Amino acid sequence: MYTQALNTLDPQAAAEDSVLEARFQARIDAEEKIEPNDWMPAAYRRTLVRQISQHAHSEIIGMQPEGNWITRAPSLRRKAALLAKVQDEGGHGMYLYAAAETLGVSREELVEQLVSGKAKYSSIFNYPTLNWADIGAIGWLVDGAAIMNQIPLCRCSYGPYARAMIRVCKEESFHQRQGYELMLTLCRGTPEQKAMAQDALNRWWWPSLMMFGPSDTESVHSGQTMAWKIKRFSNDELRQKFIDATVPQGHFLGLTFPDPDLAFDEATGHWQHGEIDWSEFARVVAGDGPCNRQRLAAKRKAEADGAWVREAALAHADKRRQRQAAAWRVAAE
Ligand code: BYC
Repeated sequence: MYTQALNTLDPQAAAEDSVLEARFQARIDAEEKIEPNDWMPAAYRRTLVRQISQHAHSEIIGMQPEGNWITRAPSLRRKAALLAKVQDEGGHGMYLYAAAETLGVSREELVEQLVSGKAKYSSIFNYPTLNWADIGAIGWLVDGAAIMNQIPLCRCSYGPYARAMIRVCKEESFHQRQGYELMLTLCRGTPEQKAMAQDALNRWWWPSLMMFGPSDTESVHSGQTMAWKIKRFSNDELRQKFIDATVPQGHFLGLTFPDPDLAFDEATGHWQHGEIDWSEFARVVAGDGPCNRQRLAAKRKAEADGAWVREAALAHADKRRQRQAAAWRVAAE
């Protein structure tokens, strides 16, 4: 990275860089995967670290709103499914941090950026889970939106990210189904249960649409990340695909969407939607959503409480290394 920055002062090195960049883009255009030891432009590396680490942080912070309901799940079956789901999210965070580490950044650095409040994570996890139906709505809508965004990432040009996404998407698909099945059970239950499901949809619908990021006209990174085939579709394209897939599912549940402008357009075959409140999105991303402070405080506490485990694990690994080295020395004598 540093070398490429210096090259702007050296015409010959800059010319070499532009040859490398052209070769790199040709590989991307030919759908080749870029691997950790391959040459890549500094900006490609930076973009991947930004996106993959934000994604990892989202998975980790995303454990909190649902973790809130593990002790209050209404049956053993629901509790087992929710526990498994929250553990999966933790696992996704780990694969993603590992994928980011292949780009030369350490996990400690990334976690420090999260706990210090410098790093972004998905806006959606700054909303509260107020009743049990929220667990269904998160599975159905939030995991549904995540799948829509992440299936194309399985074809991302960067090999380690693309490969991590394959497993993540399989697990997200289970999450989406358990969420929808939970909503279906509530909607076929008592009028009170159906009202809970409707209330959850009312609160989670708009924040779920915001997960896809700003509109294409406001998206800073989409142009370049699509040229590099990190992203395959724009934010608005994915949002529209999600709406088209989800609205009929909501109608099957007998629920209504909290958008008076939602209407099917026969000419385009798409569901048209009302205006998204981008001022709310900006507030939540800037740290002023309903739960931003609570989420970061919980993460900081978990980091501090778990410090002794990390120290003990490192000391244990060190001791094993020393014992192994001593055993090799004895064997060599
Ligand atoms: N929240 O130029 P843009 C999950 C930021 S799913 C917060 O369009 P880009 C899970 C963006 O980072 C959720 N910030 O950016 C599901 C950028 O800021 P910086 C995680 C957002 O990167 C279920 C600025 O706005 N999924 O984990 O081209 C259960 C301009 O945006 C948001 C992923 O991370 C947002 N919603 O597109 C548990 C998927 N949207 O960096 C867990 C991978 C935008 O310039 N990520 N921003 O300061 C992506 O696909 C893309 O990064 C995005 C944004 C579509 C999110």
